[in-house]
Amino acid sequence: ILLFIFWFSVVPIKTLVFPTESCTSFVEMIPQKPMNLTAFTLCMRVATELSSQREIILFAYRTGNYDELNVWGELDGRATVGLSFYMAGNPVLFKVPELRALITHLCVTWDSTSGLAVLFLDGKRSLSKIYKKDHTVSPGGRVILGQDPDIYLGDFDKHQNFVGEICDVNMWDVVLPDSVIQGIFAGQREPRGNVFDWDMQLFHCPNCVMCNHKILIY
Ligand SMILES: [Ca+2]
Repeated sequence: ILLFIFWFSVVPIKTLVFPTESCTSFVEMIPQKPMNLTAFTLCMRVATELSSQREIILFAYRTGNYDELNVWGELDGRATVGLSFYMAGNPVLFKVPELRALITHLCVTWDSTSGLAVLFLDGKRSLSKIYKKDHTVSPGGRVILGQDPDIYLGDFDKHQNFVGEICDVNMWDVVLPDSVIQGIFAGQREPRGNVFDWDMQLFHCPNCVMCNHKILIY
């Protein structure tokens, strides 16, 4: 049974809660436009206590052939090494403090023309890196929160899944100015995401239970 849920901005708090390590818990986010992207800003609010224990998937956009855009909390051996994103190959890694129980506002930006990749944590900007200059993100895939698909949609590994809370996942097909990202961190609702707009987001959520303004995903 597929459960489609419309959430609109009249609902003040909308958080996805992934309570347990699981290989079934996921939410699919339906984009507003095809995801052939030569630039993007992807933001979310996220909290997890697992990042010190293992790698953890934060966002997955996969086509039949590639992980087109995956965001990870990375672990090397027993040490947290930071946050990374992958586009059809090797990652770009940012050495930042690990995610914890308190909600963190995370954004990543990338632009094909320059290859500039930047990460923001709670409005603080990272150094710039050059990553996948002239690359284009391909359309036709599926965007998943909660799991890392190793095939188009499936082959989930509970030792990589997301456990914690995610909300405010918004995406734009441009690189937003630093000042705008800092405003979004501070709670400003403009500009609306034109790839994902959390307040208008359509989800496919097969194992979800609604509870107040939270959605529990098992
Ligand atoms: Ca995997």
